[in-house]
Amino acid sequence: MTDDITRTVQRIAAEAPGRVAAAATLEELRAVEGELLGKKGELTALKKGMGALDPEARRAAGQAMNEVRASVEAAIAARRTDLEGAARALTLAAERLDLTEAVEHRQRGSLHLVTQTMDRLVDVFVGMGFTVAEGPEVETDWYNFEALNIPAAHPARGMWDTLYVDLGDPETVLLRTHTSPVQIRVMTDGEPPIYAVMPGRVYRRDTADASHMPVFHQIEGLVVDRGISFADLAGTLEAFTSAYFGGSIHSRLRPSYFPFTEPSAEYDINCIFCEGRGCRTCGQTGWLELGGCGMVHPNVLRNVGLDAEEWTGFAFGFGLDRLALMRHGVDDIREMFTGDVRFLEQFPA
Ligand code: FA5
Repeated sequence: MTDDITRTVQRIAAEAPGRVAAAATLEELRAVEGELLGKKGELTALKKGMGALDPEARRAAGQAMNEVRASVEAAIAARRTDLEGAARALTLAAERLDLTEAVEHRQRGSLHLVTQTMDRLVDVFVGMGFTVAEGPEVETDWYNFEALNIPAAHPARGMWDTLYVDLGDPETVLLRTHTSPVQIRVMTDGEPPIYAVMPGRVYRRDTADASHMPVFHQIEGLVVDRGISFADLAGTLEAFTSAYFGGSIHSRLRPSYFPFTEPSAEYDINCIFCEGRGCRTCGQTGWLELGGCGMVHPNVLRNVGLDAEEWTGFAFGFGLDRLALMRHGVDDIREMFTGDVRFLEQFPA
C-alpha cells in the first residue's frame, strides 16, 4: 500500500511539470490544476487512501505528498503568470490603434492666423533689437489703470469698457483691457535701458462686429532710455512698417490722446489695398489706423520709481487682429474666430 502511494506520488511529481507546461491557455491550466490539486484531483484522492497506513508510513507519505503539492502549486503559479502576460499582450495587440495611419491620410493643421501674425511681428521687433515680455490677463486696477496715469473716476476710463473679476474689493481685479499694464510690469521688474515688445490677449465689453471683438490681441512696445525723442518713435514705427508690410507702405502719426503718453498719436499706414490712392476699405483716405502711441508720460515713469528727468521713452500699442485683417485682405474680424476650416486653411503655415 505504501509502495503504491509512493509510486503514484513519484509519477505525479514526474508528470506534473510537463502537464502544467502543456497548458496553452489559462482555461487549460485551470483544468490541469483541478486534475492535480482539486477536490477530486489525484493528490486529494491519494490522501484519502492514507488512512489505512500505519503512523510511520503515513507521516512519510504525507511529507512526500506535501512536497509534491508545493512544487505543483509553484509550477502552476509560474505558468499562470506567463499565460496572463501572453493574454495581456494579445489584448494590447488587438486593441492597438495606429494613429500615424490616420494622420497620413489627413491634412495637417496649421498655426492660427493670429498666432502667425504675432510670431511675425515679434520676429520683426526682435530683429530690431527688442526683447519680448508677457504679463497676466487677469490684472489689478493699479497695473491696468492707476499706474498708467488713469486714476479712479478719470473720464479716460470710459475709453476702455472693462470686464471686472468678482474678487477682493469691488472693481479692483479685472481682465486687462489692453497690453499697456505689461509696460508697468517691465519697468517695475527691470532697469532701463528697456527695448521690449509685449504681445497678448485683451478683453473689453465690446459687442462683436466687423471690426470689434470682446476678446482680441494687441502688441505693446516700450522703449525707455536716455535722450529718447518723438523722432525715435516715428523712426522705429516707420522701420517696422516697411519691414512688416514691404517698402511701398509708409506710416504717419496723427495727434491723439492717451493718459499714459504725452504727446500722444494715432499710428496710420498707407492703405495696403490701394497703396494710398484711396479705396472703399480706407474710406477714400488712403490711410488705415493701426494703433496708438506716444512719449511715456512723466507720471508713469514716476509711478514705477524712475527719474523722469533722467529717462525718457516712447510706447505704442497695435491691434494685432486688425493688423492680420489688413495684411490678408479679410473684411470681417469675426471670420477669424468662428473656427471655420474653410477660412483657416487659406492661411497654412
Ligand atoms: C490702447 O489700447 C492703448 N493701450 C494703445 C497705446 C499703447 C497707446 C501705448 C499709447 C501707448 P486703443 O483702445 O485705441 O488703445 O486700442 C489699440 C488698438 O486695439 C486699436 O487701434 C485697434 O486696432 C485695436 N482694438 C481696439 N478695440 C478693439 C476690439 N474691440 N476688437 C479688435 N481690435 C480692437
